[in-house]
Amino acid sequence: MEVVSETMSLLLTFGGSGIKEGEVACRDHRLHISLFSQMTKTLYTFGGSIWSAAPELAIVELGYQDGLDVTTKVINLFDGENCSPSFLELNPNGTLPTLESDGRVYTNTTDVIALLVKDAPVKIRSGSASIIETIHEEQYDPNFAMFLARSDEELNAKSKGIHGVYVSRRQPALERYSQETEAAKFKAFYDEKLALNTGMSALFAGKAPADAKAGYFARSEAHFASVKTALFEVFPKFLPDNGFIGGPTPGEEDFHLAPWLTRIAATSGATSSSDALAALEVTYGAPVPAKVAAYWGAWTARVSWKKVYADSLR
Ligand SMILES: N[C@@H](CCC(=O)N[C@@H](CS)C(=O)NCC(=O)O)C(=O)O
Repeated sequence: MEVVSETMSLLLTFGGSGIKEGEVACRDHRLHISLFSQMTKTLYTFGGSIWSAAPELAIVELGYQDGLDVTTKVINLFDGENCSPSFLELNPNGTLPTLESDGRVYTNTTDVIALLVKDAPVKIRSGSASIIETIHEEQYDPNFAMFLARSDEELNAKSKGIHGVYVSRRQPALERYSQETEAAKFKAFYDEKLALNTGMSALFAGKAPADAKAGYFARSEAHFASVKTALFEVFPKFLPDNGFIGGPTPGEEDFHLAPWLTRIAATSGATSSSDALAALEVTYGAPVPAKVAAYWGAWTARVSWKKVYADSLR
């Protein structure tokens, strides 16, 4: 009976979802599953995206059935698919993760995670908004942490690596999308993205003006220092000695911090759970605080972390 009433309430919520009225009376569990599957959430994500890892971890930890409760659509950032006019219609920020649920679109990591927590099969308490905001502060941006270069040597290495591929593959995609008729209303978005990508292309090709390169090195130096402060001073203040910010199991804040820490380990040259602490120590010149090390151990032991980072750290 409970199955039927839950299905009916879902039907009311999702009027127009294409489910036939006659199906509601059926108490067959398999049918319930198939009805529910027509009401899934859709997560727009990408394997190389740091912030997409947050909902991917949450989906496992919160008991969602991947592919059933949540359908995943890959938006390839290397091909600039997040900048297509059709994706911008969905999320004008052009960012991942993006989540569609119940006819609404959630356009940033904080809102996506909050919604996943709210609707979760496994209930957890809401996290601290101020901790989540701190993790997402611009000065600790893990995406710029990946692209920063403080010297010619670092710049050359990045231009020859995956970073160079990323910038060069996006350029033609951005140019093409920005010319589409539907792109007109997103002109400001394309102007900004093209300017950024063109500037990065010039830097990587060694064709940027000297002052632009010096400015990039200075900005990179400041960002590196700021990430170090987060890792050694700011974030340990809200970390427990053991377990998670949310308690013995991950809470809402933890879905934000795990991707950040994993990305910073990856930018330090880590390739797995086991070499991360050593890589961070070499990069930042000191062992990370005990709380950070314990937190890393707690996360990397989770099935969710092993699943999300099975292919590589990102
Ligand atoms: N503050 C945003 C940042 C999201 C973000 O930067 N996402 C990256 C992937 S991790 C992205 O979509 N970048 C697309 C681009 O740079 O064009 C959030 O938390 O949602």
